[in-house]
Amino acid sequence: MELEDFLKTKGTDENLTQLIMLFSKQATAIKAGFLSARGAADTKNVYGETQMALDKRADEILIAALKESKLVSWIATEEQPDIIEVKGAVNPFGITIDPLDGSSLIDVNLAVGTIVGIYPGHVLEPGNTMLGALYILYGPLTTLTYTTTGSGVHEFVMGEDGNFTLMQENLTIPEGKLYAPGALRKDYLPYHKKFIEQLESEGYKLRFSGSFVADVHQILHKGGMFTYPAFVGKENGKLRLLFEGTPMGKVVTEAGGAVSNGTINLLDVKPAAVSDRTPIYIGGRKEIALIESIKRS
Ligand code: AFP
Repeated sequence: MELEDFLKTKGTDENLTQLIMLFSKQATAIKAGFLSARGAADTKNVYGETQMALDKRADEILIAALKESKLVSWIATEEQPDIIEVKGAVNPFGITIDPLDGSSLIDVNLAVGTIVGIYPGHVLEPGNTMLGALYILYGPLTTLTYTTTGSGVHEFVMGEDGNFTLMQENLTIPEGKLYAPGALRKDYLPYHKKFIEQLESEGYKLRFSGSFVADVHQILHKGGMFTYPAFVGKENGKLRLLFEGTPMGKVVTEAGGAVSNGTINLLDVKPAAVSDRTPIYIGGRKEIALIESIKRS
């Protein structure tokens, strides 16, 4: 079944349906850049990181499509310093976008992705207010995985015609023994070290690619957990709350998993600014309960 038909069958709100379809339709143009827009751009983003040409291109494609559609009132992207207000929008929705997560892997042809969070209004609100979230993964296949609150998590694959067809309905995170740990071991804080050592003693296998969206996608299918913790020199962690943690946390939570900053559910955290960073633990409920209990003790 094609994505649009599936959304209708599920009784998805018409405005949300249009929005999810809009993102699905930008995948072809973004993918075209993998050949034509390789390499670094001469600019840095709000975090001082060198932008890849394709980061910028994906950002431009998505912002232009959203502005033209007038489907959302607020657009926050990892590549823009300020939240964009869309005048005359038909919905009060706010959107967060990481146009190309894992972009340092473009040059080596590993999987990267677009991550989107959907809010009922302004985006500086806790993740538990979200209407839904989705990500598009550009790997050997291009897939789109979405959730709307309470409707389950569903995965679609892009065909040669650019349309997305249902691959797996009602995804739930299985029990599994993969762990994807970011940051350098020498910089681990004591509670985090204890957590990782416990997973290792239980036989968890290492999987870390440098693309959060791809690593979490694997955990969603195979079980286990991903972490980019607080560490010496970066006590707030490295990953972005709004662009990475919250939307992927929403997907994994709707699939029966959990997300935490090590102390509380990440979806309960109210962002202070679009640039907020956070420590993140995301994956199976068992693993997330374990880090929270180790950190408390
Ligand atoms: P980019 O989108 O700028 O490549 O950032 C990727 C990322 O935020 C996340 O996807 C990775 O898990 C993490 O950085 C990897 O960072 P390190 O290579 O510093 O461990």
